[in-house]
Amino acid sequence: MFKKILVANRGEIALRIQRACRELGVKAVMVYSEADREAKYVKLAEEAVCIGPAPSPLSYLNMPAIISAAEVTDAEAIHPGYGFLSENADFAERVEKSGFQFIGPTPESIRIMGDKVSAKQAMIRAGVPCVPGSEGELPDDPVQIRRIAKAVGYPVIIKAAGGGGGRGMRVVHTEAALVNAVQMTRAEAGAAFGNPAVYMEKFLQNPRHIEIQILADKHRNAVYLGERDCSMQRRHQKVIEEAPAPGIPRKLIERIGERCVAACKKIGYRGAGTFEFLYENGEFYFIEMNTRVQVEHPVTEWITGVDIVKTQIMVAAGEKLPFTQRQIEIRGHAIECRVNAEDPYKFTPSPGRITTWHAPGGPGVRVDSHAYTNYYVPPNYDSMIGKIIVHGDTREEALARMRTALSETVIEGINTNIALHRELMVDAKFTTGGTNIHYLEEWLAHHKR
Ligand code: MV4
Repeated sequence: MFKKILVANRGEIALRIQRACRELGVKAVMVYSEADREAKYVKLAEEAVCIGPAPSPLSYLNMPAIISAAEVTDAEAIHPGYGFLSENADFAERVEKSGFQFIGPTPESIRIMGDKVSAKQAMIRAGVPCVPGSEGELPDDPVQIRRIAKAVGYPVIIKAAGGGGGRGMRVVHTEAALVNAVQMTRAEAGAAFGNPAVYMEKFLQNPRHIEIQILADKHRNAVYLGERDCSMQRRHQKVIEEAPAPGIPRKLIERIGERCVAACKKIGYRGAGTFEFLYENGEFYFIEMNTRVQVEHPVTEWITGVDIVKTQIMVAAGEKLPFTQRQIEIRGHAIECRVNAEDPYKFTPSPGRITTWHAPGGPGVRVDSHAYTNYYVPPNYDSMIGKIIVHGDTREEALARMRTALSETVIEGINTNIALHRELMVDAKFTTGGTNIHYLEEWLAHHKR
């Protein structure tokens, strides 16, 4: 096992990784920007290094500053968390060339999955079901583009190979609009991602967003840890996640999970990873793979009993996965509400000083947050300040525990989306389960304040 790890992130995930390190008997070095200097999780660490001013390009995205911090503190490995440099293949490569372990997959795996065309081709070859569409990148020839769209069937969606997470996409309903849409998406992709390649898929009108968590070691062992339903989102930002996904047959999840595991073994994947699927009319369609730990990992931790962050560190150190697929059992139901410093209905960011922070507790309640009374939420970063996660034997019990947890929560001094969560936890359609990716935006349109 490593003696010391550098945590190349901030906020709640930096604290989550610090906690995993402490349990493993590993020293954690925090990096921090000038905006995070006073944060308690920074002071709590045995070591901390300032890597630059508040703007993330100068600090949390500053590769030389982060690698220098690992060098001066004698860390052996770097955990990138999520966001920032976590899915940057060049960073992973520079970390390893500098003699550190990158806690994540190989730069090659990150690169393959970062290009959505090569990711999809790898999945097709590995037997993971994908959305029907162009086989690879679209050609330039308008005649061929029209022929492909006709074969796929309208509506189609044009996506940038360098995009992902909702960036660089365009829906096309008619042949008349097709070629222009391809050219526009190409131009935007070239400017935004430095890669003008685009591909085409059948556009699914009312899918759910279901993802499969996997963990793999360096010895070609891999397991899937069930699924998460992340359909409750607004503008590609997830708001509520849960596991298991309501109403999806366990046998079907097992079939897809086994395909994901086979794909991991085939491409030599290691570390934590997430296969993102659209689920519509009882079918799964792969869209993208995330090569990092995700915000919503706690719901999976709770239904499986697996510590995903500790396991990430163990497998990066070369240890074998400490469990087999047969030992993974799904128990109960978990729900996560993301707590954001923002106006609950207008969604404008609400940074500033938290004057009261009262976190919920009791059976089946977990709060992952770096915040506290008198914590100053800096304006420079994402508005998520923490997560409330609950578990129950049933979805109903989990919902009841979340309602209680939200009723106990007091956050003053800034605006948060707690009020929105309180309303959603009693919404008839949400509590029934199985709402699709459009549900929250439609709900918000009908609940204008
Ligand atoms: C799609 C789709 C419908 N059909 N692909 C958006 C984020 C990116 N990961 C993929 N996305 C979508 N791809 C096909 N073929 C609809 C979306 C989509 C979406 C997907 C997941 C969660 C929220 C979403 C919101 C709008 C659109």
